[in-house]
Amino acid sequence: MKQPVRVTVTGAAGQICYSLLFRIASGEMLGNDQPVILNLLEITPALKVCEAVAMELNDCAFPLVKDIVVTDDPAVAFKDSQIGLMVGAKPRGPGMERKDLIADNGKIFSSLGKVINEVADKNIKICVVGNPANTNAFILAANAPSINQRNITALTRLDHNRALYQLAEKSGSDIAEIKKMIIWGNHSVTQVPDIAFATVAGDAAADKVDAAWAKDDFMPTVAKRGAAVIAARGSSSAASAANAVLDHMRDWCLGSESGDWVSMAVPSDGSYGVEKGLIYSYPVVCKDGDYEIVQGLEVSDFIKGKMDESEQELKEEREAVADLF
Ligand code: NAX
Repeated sequence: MKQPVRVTVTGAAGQICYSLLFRIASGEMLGNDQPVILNLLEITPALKVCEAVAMELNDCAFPLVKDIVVTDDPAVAFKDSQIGLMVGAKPRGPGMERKDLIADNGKIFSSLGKVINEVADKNIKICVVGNPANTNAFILAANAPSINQRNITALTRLDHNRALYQLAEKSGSDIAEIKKMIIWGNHSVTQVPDIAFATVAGDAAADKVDAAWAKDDFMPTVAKRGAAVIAARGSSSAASAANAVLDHMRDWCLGSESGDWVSMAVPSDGSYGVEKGLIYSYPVVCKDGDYEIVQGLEVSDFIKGKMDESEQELKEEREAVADLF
């Protein structure tokens, strides 16, 4: 039997986690031979609900779950943690602007970064989900200098999966036949969904759909899909976000599919001219518990222009929280 992996999940009483935790516990993230210890972090007022989630997890009698810790103390939640799923954050309230959200949530991620820096495993793999995800990951990284910085990432896999669905539907193909989708940039409306290198059953996706659709329909539909779900459901994407977190972490830990790539927001190494250190979504290949940014793609001027806009937005977000690092 393998040693259990300690997984910390923040915002554990929230919507996304109500879908996420049960699937981690069943082995869908790390494999059905990998035991886990679940450390569930919540703010004090939500502890009772979090205890109820733990009760339900216990009532599932998942054989892989070796322990569940419910706490409002980040130092307990992240002690020796090897995986951090950073879901907990404030949602945008009525009348709140994006910059208010950045300031409020930024504080959460600076203080959690400091705690992680002190108590977590130095190679903890982190996926930030709470919005603004890329900038929150940047703040966390800046406050956790002792942690392997490569391992501080943010979620754009939901955008990637949304893009796969849109292309499959438009081209009348099976999602499993689509490879090499890309989301570049920020997890926001400036994100750049890009089908230029995508294939459908081995053929260029660009030959299956017209260029105007890709530009005027596909790109905005994917970028605004989160808002469309909110409009339809009255609250933000939850099960699909949880599914994307599982995809992100499973591929990172166990390897992505051969011949394909996935989108992850990772610290830029300067690839494609993006400023080093910004948490930017790239196409990556995952292998042996690590990822590599796909290199050498010849990006069109149109896409590069959009990528630059998304990079600029990330710089502005960083500027807005400069006091937090
Ligand atoms: P909920 O409001 O249902 O749950 C959030 C939970 O976080 C609450 O239970 C709250 O008590 C807890 N929390 C707040 N501050 C905390 C702190 N300092 N420490 C620990 N827990 C804390 O939101 P939910 O629908 O689960 O969404 C969570 C976050 O994911 C939001 O920021 C949301 O915007 C973001 N999303 C990100 C997506 C992505 O693709 N990156 C997509 C889905 C989602 O919109």
